[in-house]
Amino acid sequence: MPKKTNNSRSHDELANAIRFLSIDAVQKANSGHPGLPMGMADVATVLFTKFLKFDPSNPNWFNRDRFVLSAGHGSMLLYSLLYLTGYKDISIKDIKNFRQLKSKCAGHPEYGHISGIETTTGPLGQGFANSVGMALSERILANAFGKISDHFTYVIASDGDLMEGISHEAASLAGHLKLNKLIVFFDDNGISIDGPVSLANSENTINRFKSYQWNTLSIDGHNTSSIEKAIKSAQKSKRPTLISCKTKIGFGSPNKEGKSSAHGSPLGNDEIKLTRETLNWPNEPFEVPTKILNRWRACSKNGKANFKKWKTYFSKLSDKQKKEFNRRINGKISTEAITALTNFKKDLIKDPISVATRQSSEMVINKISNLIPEFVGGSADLTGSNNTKAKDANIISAPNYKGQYIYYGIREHAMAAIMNGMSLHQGIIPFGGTFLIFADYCKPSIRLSGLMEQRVIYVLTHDSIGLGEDGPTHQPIEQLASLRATPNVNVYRPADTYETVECWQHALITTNTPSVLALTRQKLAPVRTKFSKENLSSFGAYELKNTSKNPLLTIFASGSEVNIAISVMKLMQKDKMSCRIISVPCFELFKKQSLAYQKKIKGKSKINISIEAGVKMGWNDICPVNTHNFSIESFGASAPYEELYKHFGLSAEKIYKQIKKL
Ligand SMILES: Cc1ncc(C[n+]2csc(CCOP(=O)(O)OP(=O)(O)O)c2C)c(N)n1
Ligand SMILES: [Mg+2]
Repeated sequence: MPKKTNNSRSHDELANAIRFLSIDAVQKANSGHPGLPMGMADVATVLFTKFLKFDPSNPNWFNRDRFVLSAGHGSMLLYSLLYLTGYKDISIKDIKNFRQLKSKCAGHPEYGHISGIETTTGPLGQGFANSVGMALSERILANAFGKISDHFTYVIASDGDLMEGISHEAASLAGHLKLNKLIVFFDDNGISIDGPVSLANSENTINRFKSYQWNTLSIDGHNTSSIEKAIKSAQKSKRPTLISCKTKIGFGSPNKEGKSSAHGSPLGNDEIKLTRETLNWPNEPFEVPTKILNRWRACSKNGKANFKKWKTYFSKLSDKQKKEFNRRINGKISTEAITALTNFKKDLIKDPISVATRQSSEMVINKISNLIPEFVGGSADLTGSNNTKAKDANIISAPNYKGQYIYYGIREHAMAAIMNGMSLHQGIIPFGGTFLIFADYCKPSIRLSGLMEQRVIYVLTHDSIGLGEDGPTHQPIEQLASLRATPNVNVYRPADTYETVECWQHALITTNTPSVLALTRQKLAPVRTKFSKENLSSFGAYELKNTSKNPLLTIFASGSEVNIAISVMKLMQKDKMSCRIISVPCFELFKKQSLAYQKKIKGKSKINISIEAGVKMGWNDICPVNTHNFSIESFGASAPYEELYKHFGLSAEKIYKQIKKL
């Protein structure tokens, strides 16, 4: 048999187990990506058998090393590793069911399907940026708990991962923050779907990462001793490390190795037969000889020993520290913080204030920041506009990472994905700000927050034409609708400070859903005048005002437009017409209420209108049929905001005129 590498036979057997599980699973599913698992099997084998600190029988141990397969299309690499190393929640049956309905082995790795999948990957670049968040969380928690948080974050990233814009943002910040426990293997196979990477790329990746202040190494990704040496050296680095691994996609396939044809389709039975011969793997499909499987199963020995050592560190913490650590890791907010917010609501009734809801949000942050040390905020260079920084929050920076605030720089997409990584890591509740219009710059990561059910809080200010003079480039029109259309994302649009407190309170206790807080730039008068212990905003929509038993008109409105609804109501009252106002701070929560509640809120008015300074799409799911929508269906314009509201027909007077016609 031709000898493919100079590695030991014992290594080749372990690596080939990965290769053939991947080849066979893709062939059986008749879909999938064999090229990457075949190419990166050597790197993964060295990492998992000699370095990675993990224990499949205790997979959620907090201080495990994190492993992120950013190139999620190579999912069979990860599934093979998890099966071979003995994770209990994956069996050979699952691998045989690769890509089938309800299989844990989905097309791309999905967080929550199998422990050991640290994040959902597939959209290239996301996993890479998540890993920056994980490595940052690890350092922040090390500052608080010492050696209790002391692990590496390893990543496999492909050409595609590193071409994506998000990788540029995230790598740049990781270098700036000197995240030295982040180690990235770049699968430098020079091939992507369309062919050689050189079709579209001329840059020098090593130099690029050098300029980000990374430690960089270049190795032959099929040579075990080079791989080993590189990892050892990376572990000692004071900066994040990129190990560029020259590999051959589809390694071992006589006709497809090194070609894009190995990327994303089954090799085919004839080619598989030839590959079995070339790599000296005479076993049946899905068969891993017991002695090879046993060697794989033994490789987590180190992890088990490390866990014991960690437990002795943990036992040395004071009872108070242990309790605090467990609270943070379990994601439980201190009750003091929630009580502080309820008390704030009482104060607001006694002393009502007229401020922009972005300022209301800042007040909330100031009230709770000290009470929730794991509450870590930031902004993509709009700190003073998003009002995201608590007065006392220290800035997180190298080398001690003490603090509660991150200057993300103008890197919205990375910020969102880094927050996902921080949340997945556990022990941190991340929130971050930008303008609502730039939700579009973070959207792929917001979507993944929802898909992965992470408590990530997006503080998105300047939420409508109400931002005024900056004009249509900065005025969200379709953003609320597009975020509301995303499954498992709660979009809150509070109408005053009181509602802002309620929305924040609800966002904080909602552990499995990310939250978007859409907040105004402009001042709003208070709309809530009575204290209620119950969080009315958490119903999604509730009756705010009602002037009669059988109101002629019901107005449904959100955020800044609730104040306009109140002005309309006053005009109606002058003309002795009855009116009712429903404040709608969150569509998603309203849709979760009982049908009886929804019916009650929809009411029986003859005339129904909705007011929101954005597209009307979605409002008809909330309002009764035949509701007339006051909305904006075009781009905005640059002018003082009061003029814009008139221009777009959203002033109380103009709306009232229309109502009379109705
Ligand atoms: C954001 C995003 N764009 C496009 C794709 C589709 N896609 C999957 S893999 C890939 C590129 C393949 O090249 P590379 O990343 O080098 O992986 P390799 O072929 O070497 O395994 C593309 C464009 C994707 N998954 N994510
Ligand atoms: Mg490639």
